[in-house]
Amino acid sequence: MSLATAFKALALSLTFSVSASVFAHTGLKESSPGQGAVVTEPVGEITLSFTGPVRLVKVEMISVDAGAVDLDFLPSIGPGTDFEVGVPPLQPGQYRVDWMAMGADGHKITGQFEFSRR
Ligand SMILES: [Cu+2]
Repeated sequence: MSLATAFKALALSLTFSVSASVFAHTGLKESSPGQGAVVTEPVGEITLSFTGPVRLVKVEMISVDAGAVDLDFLPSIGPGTDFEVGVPPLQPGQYRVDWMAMGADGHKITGQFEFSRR
């Protein structure tokens, strides 16, 4: 194999492994409240649904006006796709949720969403 051929083969395999890991990546399918939601009913819990099994390792919520909100959250022990996190009664205002999960492929994934409570 010539050096040029070997280099092409290497470039091809790198391209393939990068795109394969992107497509295999687990992500957030939906949340409740959803991104940008305006909620007029009490929010008893946050739910997170993922496209594949993950361990949910961190969920934090902040009130834009009042800072951190104490959540009833414990990191998941086994993998799952749907999670519920209890929240205390919320004052009207803008809220942001930051989450971190570990996918079955060992990749750490993070995300956030915002909603407002009227
Ligand atoms: Cu991944």
